[in-house]
Amino acid sequence: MISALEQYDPQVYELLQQEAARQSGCIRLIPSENYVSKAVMAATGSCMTNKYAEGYPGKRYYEGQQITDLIESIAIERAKKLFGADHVNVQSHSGAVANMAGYSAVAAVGDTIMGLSLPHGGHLSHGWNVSLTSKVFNSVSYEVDPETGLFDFNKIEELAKKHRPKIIITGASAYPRKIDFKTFGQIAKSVDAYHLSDIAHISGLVVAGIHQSPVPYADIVSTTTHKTLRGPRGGMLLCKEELAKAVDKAVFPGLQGGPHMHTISALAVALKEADSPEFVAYAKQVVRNAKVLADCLMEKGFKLFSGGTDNHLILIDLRNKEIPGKKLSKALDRARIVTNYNTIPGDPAKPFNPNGLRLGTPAITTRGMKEEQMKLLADFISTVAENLDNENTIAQVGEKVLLLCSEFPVPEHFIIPPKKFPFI
Ligand code: DSN
Repeated sequence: MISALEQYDPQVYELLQQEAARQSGCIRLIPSENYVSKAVMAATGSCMTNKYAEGYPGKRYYEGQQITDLIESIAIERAKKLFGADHVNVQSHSGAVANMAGYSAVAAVGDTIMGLSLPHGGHLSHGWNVSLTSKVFNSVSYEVDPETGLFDFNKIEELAKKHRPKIIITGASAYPRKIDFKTFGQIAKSVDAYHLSDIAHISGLVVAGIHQSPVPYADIVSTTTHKTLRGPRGGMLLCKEELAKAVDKAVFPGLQGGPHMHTISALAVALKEADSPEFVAYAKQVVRNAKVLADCLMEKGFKLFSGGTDNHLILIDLRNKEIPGKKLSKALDRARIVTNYNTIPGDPAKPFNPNGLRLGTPAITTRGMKEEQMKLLADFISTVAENLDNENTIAQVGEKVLLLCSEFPVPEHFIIPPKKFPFI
């Protein structure tokens, strides 16, 4: 049967088919990416995309909310149960918007915010200098210790005492170790700061109970919904009851108009999936896979930032191999292994040409890969790193990757991957 899309717009249809085939025929190691289930995909592409629903359940600015109210309430209740939060807002269109809303719920223009610096693993929206967050607020950054890769809490406390921020932001986009949210919460309390914790990367690990939850130690928790949590693309805010009104007002009407009800419907489905023993098993395997991949890479002579990983993410410091991160990530892409180049804390190299490579295991774990496949992957990565200018060897690795992909199909929508992509 020819689908409506295929019939009406064969050009876009064909490109979507190619992207599905690319996702199927590559090992995707970008730590913020995943594969959603068919159920989540169905809700994302549903009739809810047609509906405006400004406001919140029971208090909207448009009629026709009989079903949207029910769906949004289900998503909120599932999130509250899963994270043990007093209050949840599921309307943020993205993680960066959720962060900005969280800040504006408790801070005014010009107030000081203090987050992890971008080159040390933080996120743009944690007050980095090219982000609006650093223009609206006065931004101060803390760092990790570049030798150990860990947080030096004495230094962070000193910085907090010096700058007396209104908000201390915790959480990271490229930090391979566990984060002690409790100690960060104590530092925030000691300087009368709010503690906003961004768990975008690790929220799936938090709900599975394999990473400390910030919910008891933070005033506001933000997260994206599509990384380890494995839902649709979007953002979410959790907070204490006393901040509920301020957080809701900051999202709508503060920063956004209508919520994306198709995304909220899909989030409700993903939260149901996350509340299951299968999800806990997946999250545990994500971390096991990352640890094995890290160990195997170190056996191959790769130096890992902080000497390993506690979570889903690995940061390779390529300086000992004298390989630029971008050159390696591009060669790996030609071998069907998708990663991203990344800065290494303490390395002065520019972000567009850094000496690091960031890897993560959520997507390959969703495909069912386990410890044994991590050994193969380390071998593939090492072979490509040693043969950066040898296109024959890179193509041979690509063939092996393709075979591996066919043994671990993308859940529920496997597509036979093409031999060659148009962009290779
Ligand atoms: N862009 C995301 C990541 O890759 O970590 C963070 O928002």
